[in-house]
Amino acid sequence: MTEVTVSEEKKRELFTFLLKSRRLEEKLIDMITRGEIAGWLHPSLGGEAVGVGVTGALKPKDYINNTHRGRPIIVTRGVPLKRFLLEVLGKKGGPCCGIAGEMHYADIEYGILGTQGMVGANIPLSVGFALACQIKNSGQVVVSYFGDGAVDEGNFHESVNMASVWKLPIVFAVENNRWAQFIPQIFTAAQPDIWRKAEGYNMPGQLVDGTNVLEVYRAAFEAVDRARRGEGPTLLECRFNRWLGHYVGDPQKYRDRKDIEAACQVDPVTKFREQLFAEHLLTAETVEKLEQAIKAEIEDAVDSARCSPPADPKTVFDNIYV
Ligand SMILES: Cc1ncc(C[n+]2csc(CCOP(=O)(O)OP(=O)(O)O)c2C)c(N)n1
Ligand SMILES: [Mg+2]
Repeated sequence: MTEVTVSEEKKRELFTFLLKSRRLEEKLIDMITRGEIAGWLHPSLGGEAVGVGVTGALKPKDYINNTHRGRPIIVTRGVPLKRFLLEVLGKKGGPCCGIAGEMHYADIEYGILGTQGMVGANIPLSVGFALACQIKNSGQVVVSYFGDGAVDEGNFHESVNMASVWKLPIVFAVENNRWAQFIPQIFTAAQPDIWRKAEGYNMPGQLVDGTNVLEVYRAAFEAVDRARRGEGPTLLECRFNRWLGHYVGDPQKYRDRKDIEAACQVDPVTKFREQLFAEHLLTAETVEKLEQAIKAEIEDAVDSARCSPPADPKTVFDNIYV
């Protein structure tokens, strides 16, 4: 198979999304720690290359679901940060009228199908979207994005089987951070090599380094292309080691300190920045300018969301089916 070529422009774009995801996440962590955001925040630090690489392989008309760690997906879909922050801070002007917040962010204008609180619940829903795309012959591809924990749910197995039988235009992208809440994957998965499960469903399966944005992007690009050609789904396992706890503030008493230290040594943003320096596609000066622009965009988004009118509690039951 020939390797997917990545233009210089695309490499710079992927780096911009990585850096923006990182800085946005740092800001959200700061805000939730100070009590400015309601609920929990499930940090994406260290795993940005998975969301950015997979989402970066999509066309604007394609669909992807968000996850509880999905800020890299939102950033790479090109959602304006002002729009996202309105939802995060529960403001009326957010795409879900401030009712969804960060955790359940859905934004159909940007092809973001939303997040389900039930682990694995998005998988059959994404298959349904892919079936709709196939019936309409719309040329769209759906990415069903989920964590390693979801793979041990029945939903996963029924969904991938159906998608493969019907050759649906879908890619199953697993963000394997080796943990589901407070349990390591090796305690719950009889076969921790998720990519190998593809064989049981007669589809290609591939393991990629989840800290290498180009590797993720190339694998996702091929899988999306295959799905668009009508050849059916692919299972991508993007593996890395979670940096922080399950949620911001999780003291991780259940985890070996050495494991945490080793995980934090592998930084997808720094790795890609160094690679682009070596390829003469970035300079320290351009990175500094980018940092300033991202900082200004984030601060502006937060300030304007803070000053916006709150969601109306009376609307909380609107748009509910049952
Ligand atoms: C069906 C179901 N079971 C349990 C939970 C509680 N829960 C919330 S997040 C989570 C871990 C999910 O792990 P994974 O899919 O690997 O995603 P990660 O948080 O590691 O990104 C669990 C078990 C839930 N929300 N839904
Ligand atoms: Mg996990």
